[in-house]
Amino acid sequence: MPVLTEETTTAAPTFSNRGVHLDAQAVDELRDSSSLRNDIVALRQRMQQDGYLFMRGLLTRDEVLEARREITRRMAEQGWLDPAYPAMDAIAVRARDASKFVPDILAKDNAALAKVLYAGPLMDFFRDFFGQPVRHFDYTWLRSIWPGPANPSHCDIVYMGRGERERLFTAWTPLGDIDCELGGLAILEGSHHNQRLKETYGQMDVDGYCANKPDARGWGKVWGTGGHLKGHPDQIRRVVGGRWLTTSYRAGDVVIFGMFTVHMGLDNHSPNRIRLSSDSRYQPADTPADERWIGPNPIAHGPAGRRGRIC
Ligand SMILES: O=C(O)CCC(=O)C(=O)O
Ligand SMILES: [Fe+2]
Repeated sequence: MPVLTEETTTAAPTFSNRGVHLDAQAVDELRDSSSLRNDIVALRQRMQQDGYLFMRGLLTRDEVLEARREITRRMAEQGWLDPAYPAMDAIAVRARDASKFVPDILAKDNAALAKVLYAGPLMDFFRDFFGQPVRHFDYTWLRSIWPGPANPSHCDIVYMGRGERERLFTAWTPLGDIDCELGGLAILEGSHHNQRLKETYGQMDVDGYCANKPDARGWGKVWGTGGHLKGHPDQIRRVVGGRWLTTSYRAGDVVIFGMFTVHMGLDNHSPNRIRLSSDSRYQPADTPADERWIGPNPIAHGPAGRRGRIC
């Protein structure tokens, strides 16, 4: 695992999710597909095979850093960063409760971020990949992960599965360099091939409820709650199969993955650095889109998107 260990000469990095450490034997490096950028047939095949494409350096690094500059400027302005350091370093100010921070304000009307995600190389990639015009969701998910726990494992389909489901992809974009201490995204190898997962948990809609059984949450009882998969990451890995794949990310890299690929965030083990990333979504322009994520003020998932069904 050359990249996973390059920053630490004395010890291999440890990875955890919500405080539970991963079995180091079952963590490996994401496969870099950037050399296939001009072979769209090979990229489509690889997406089918792997469930993700890790494209190192697909984006223009300076443009990503400009987006980070604007984000960290806003965070500093609101007093979330330690003024003893340059804002670009995103060092958390002490004695402020990070759970009170609302990251949405970092993405809104952020032209530098929109340029990275919705113009240029990433949009060109999706146009080539779909072979037709692209629609992106209007909602941009900005993640600011303070030192501590990261997002639990899940598939995105349960949050955004009311329109196109197969040709809909997430782009996870590090907004700055994200070394192994800062954590980052982990993908569960081959998880998109697990038919049982697809046919059970994969049919869940986090905002769906049983109209004829008001107390029952339906699928949630089997696989988890709130859309997340039940159990700790090594249990999930053993049930679904595969290893957890990650890397040391650099600004300019992007991970693109399908709706049925299991993924999670890795905990931020740094003493005071905030991890910044975004996730954005893309589909062919002529297929239906999940309306919760479209428009000038998308409702996103949550109570406003509740939809009843007969269970
Ligand atoms: O950044 C994370 O921690 C999770 C990201 C994620 O779930 C996504 O990109 O869909
Ligand atoms: Fe996700």
